Amino acid sequence: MLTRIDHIGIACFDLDKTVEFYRSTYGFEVFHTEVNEEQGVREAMLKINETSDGGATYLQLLEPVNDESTVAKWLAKNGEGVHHIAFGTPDVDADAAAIGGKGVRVLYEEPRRGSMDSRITFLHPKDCHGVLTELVTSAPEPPAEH
Ligand code: MC0
Repeated sequence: MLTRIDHIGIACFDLDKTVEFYRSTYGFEVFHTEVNEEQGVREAMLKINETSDGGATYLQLLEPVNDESTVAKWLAKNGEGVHHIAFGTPDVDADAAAIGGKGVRVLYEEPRRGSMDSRITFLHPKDCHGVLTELVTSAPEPPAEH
């Protein structure tokens, strides 16, 4: 069952400048940063609020780390902006199977590693009314700020 908006992914050309915009304009601070080589991104997670399912909602700022990155390709075509939305679930495997059974293309056979050791998969945007949609199960230990 999808229980929250886990994050909204925002593609940007310069992560440091974009982080500074969100800090100075809205007061949002960085909760976590990492490079995810498999996904081809450097990212900053800005925690917006805790949620009633024990999780949280973040803004995820994404900068590509190489030209092959899906985010680099997207930026070249669209410029900066909202890249995807991610729903949180306690069981990404079950939800991916259930949604796949409804005819929506699930992009990974098995969930992969996402931000803060979460397990993630994606749904094809062409099957989701133009929205690249991610499903996320957070790591069992609540992430510490770093
Ligand atoms: C592509 N399309 C999108 C889109 N990306 N539509 C809406 N939102 C997006 N983000 C559209 C294109 O405009 C195109 O439509 C069609 O989908 C095919 O796209 P393409 O540019 O030809 O590229 P493909 O087919 O090679 O790849 C698209 C696909 C890919 C969605 C399969 O981007 C993918 O696998 N994405 C999932 C992984 C990902 O994005 N990782 C980065 C975030 P037209 O009409 O022109 O044919 S990593 C992340 O978020 C992790 C770290 C985390 O949350 O923890």
